[in-house]
Amino acid sequence: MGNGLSDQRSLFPSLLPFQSLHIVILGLDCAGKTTVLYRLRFNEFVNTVPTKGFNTEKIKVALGGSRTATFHFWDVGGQEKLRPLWRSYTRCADGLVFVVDSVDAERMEEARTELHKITRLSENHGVPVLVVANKQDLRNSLPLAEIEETLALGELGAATPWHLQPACAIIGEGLDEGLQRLHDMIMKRRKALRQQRQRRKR
Ligand code: G3D
Ligand code: MG
Repeated sequence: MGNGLSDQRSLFPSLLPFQSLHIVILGLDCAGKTTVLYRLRFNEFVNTVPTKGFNTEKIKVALGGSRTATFHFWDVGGQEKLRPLWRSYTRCADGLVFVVDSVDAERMEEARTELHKITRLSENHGVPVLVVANKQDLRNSLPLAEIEETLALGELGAATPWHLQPACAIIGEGLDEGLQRLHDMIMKRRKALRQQRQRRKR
């Protein structure tokens, strides 16, 4: 038996526009996921410890002008043994935030594998992805073009809208901008799904 709201969301994702958006923050351990979450929540740097389960916060995000949207974030542990759990959080997700450590060249391919694995799941088909190239404050961070290529973002497929955002979670740079792009992609997808349903009814 499913949770009533989740069931409604999967059947009628465009009928609940005023609900908060269900966003799952994923990525390898140490990429900076929890730092992103707490930067957004408290507007300051919070020292983190490795996430064993998950952290969750509902946060109102400024979208520019007077517009705001409430995002319900789920920050899930990124250690290898915890990754099989990601799927249970992404079911019914409106959007994904995939955080990568821009300095961790050695594990960029591992990040690619995990990103493609999760976006290929049938239930995540078409779910927009904000890829956060985090730790841009560090001198040896990889250039954005190299991150895009190594993560093979071009191969995510036409169905998966994505945006690559350089960021520094410690000071919060790039996060609002990235979330605005994610919000735009989610709204665009909802509109397309709504139009598809209307066409089917005719
Ligand atoms: P995770 O939740 O993805 O596992 P955390 O990652 O948020 O716990 O962060 C892992 C480490 O990266 C933390 O350092 C954190 O301070 C650091 N970090 C996160 N974002 C940035 C950033 O933008 N720039 C820099 N330089 N470091 C960042 P520690 O030392 O606690 O392991
Ligand atoms: Mg964490």
